Amino acid sequence: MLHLLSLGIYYAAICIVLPLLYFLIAALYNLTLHPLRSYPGPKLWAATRLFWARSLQSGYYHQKLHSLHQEYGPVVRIAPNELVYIDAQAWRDIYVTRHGGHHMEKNTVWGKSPPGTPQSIVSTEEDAHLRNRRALTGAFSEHAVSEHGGVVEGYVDLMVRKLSEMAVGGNGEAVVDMVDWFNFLTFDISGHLSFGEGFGSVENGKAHPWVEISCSFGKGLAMVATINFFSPLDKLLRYAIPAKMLEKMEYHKELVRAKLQQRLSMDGEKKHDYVASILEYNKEKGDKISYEEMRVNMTVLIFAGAETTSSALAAILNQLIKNPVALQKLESEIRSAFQHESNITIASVAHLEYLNAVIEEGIRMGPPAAIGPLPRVVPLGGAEICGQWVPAGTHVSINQYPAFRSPTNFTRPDEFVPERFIEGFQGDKLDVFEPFLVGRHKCLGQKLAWAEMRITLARLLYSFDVRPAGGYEVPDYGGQETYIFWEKKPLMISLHLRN
Ligand code: HEM
Ligand SMILES: *[C@@H]1O[C@H](CO)[C@@H](O)[C@H](O)[C@H]1NC(C)=O
Ligand SMILES: *[C@@H]1O[C@H](CO)[C@@H](O)[C@H](O)[C@H]1NC(C)=O
Ligand SMILES: CC(=O)N[C@H]1CO[C@H](CO)[C@@H](O)[C@@H]1O
Repeated sequence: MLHLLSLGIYYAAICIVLPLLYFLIAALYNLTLHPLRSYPGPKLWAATRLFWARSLQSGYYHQKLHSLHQEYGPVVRIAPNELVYIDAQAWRDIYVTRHGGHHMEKNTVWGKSPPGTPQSIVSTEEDAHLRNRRALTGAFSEHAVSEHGGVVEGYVDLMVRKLSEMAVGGNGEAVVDMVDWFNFLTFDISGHLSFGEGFGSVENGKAHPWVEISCSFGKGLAMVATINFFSPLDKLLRYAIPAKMLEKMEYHKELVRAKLQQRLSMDGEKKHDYVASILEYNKEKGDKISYEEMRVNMTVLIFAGAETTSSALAAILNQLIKNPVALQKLESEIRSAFQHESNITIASVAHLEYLNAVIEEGIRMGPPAAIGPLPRVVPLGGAEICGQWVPAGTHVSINQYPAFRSPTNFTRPDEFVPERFIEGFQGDKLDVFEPFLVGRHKCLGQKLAWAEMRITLARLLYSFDVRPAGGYEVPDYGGQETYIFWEKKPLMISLHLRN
């Protein structure tokens, strides 16, 4: 009996002590012998990935990175095998340049789908990515975007009309949460361009369940990525994902499936949506992008375009209402440029200099991809990044929030000064400002996003005086949580109908 008991204790000790010992030795190795040992950064983060994981899950990873860069400089080791940068040179070295003939590929932990399942446009498999990108390019050409222009203008017009009706019903004033309305707008546009019809959100002034689900998708992704890092524990940790989150991700997939089926059954009508572009590619190239492949891509596309653009609009408006001087300058630019609201089109707003600067400055202070683009992995043979040697297998990235808010890159980084994009501050390093990424994964929807942002802001400020709603304190945009996407607080705006 005694013997059995001591045997039990003995085995228990082995089960606890051995992993602990392994953990300690690994941590010690990471600190003393690891090839990245001489890179600056907090020692605990360099010893084990646990600290990174905890920070990512806290929602304040973007702020933590910002303070780490301020403490340790332009490159920081934030995990045993990961470096982060804020230097403009890193854009080229990580996302554009080939090293020994190889591009840096995406870190699979962030996009690992089970083997055998189709890879999406944001796939970590580069061959699949190229094929995807080609099939979709038709939908994002200059020509296509000008055709999509009518769709965008139509939804923006509908939104302005709905808000005007609300204002008329409220003695000339409507108080609304513009985060909601930007979501209604960009999701309707994205739905329409993907599947040939919107979700009716702007029309009804109500979010389709899709909006909320898509916005929590980022949180799910961050959770899965964190868990994937802890192989082989990931098999168990997966059960730590809240059932509700999994349910939502499943529902999102189900909705895409239904929408896609509906869209495919409409074929024959001439449409200029993403599905049409894919079908066209299939026909021309004799390639066969399967239904499953389309479904996977649509799942990504629907929020790649909607969530990002609505976040950008929210960040810009947030800054504008806190900066009355800039707001007034923008109002007079827009109001003096057009005689009538019907003169405001995607083409006619494109050249408004101050509007463009306001958009850039708003995105600088609140980049939709705050803690992205996703890390890439240094290929076999290693690479030189910002003049320093980095061994193969290291995860490397620029994170936009810390890069765009860094005092080493921007003068008065926490102030909203659109003029910096016109005359410029001496010493500002505008070449670090790449919110849409560079290289072969750069945003496909950049032109579309610009068109949406310009016309939405122009139409809004032409028709309304916008002010913070009475008694409402405008949140510090960068102080909100982010998990891949921003967890945006309400943006309560009082809209006064002009004339
Ligand atoms: C202000 C709005 C937007 C911003 C800031 C933005 C930013 C980005 C960034 C940073 C990436 C690179 C992600 C990575 O590789 O890690 C990206 C990729 C992408 N974006 Fe956007 N985006 C915006 C709007 C849109 C819109 C409207 C669409 C249209 C559907 C779109 C479609 C895509 C697609 C398809 C990719 C993947 C490209 C590839 O991997 O080859 N985006 N975007
Ligand atoms: C979508 O995803 C699949 C996944 O492998 C890919 O092969 C296909 O080419 C993608 N592209 C489109 C436009 O559907
Ligand atoms: C502006 O719109 C008005 C009314 O729709 C129209 O009469 C006028 O010709 C337009 N002006 C320009 C410059 O397009
Ligand atoms: C605007 C600004 O502060 N620029 C700085 C950018 O960073 C370098 C060093 O990293 C400084 O020398 C510049 O003054």
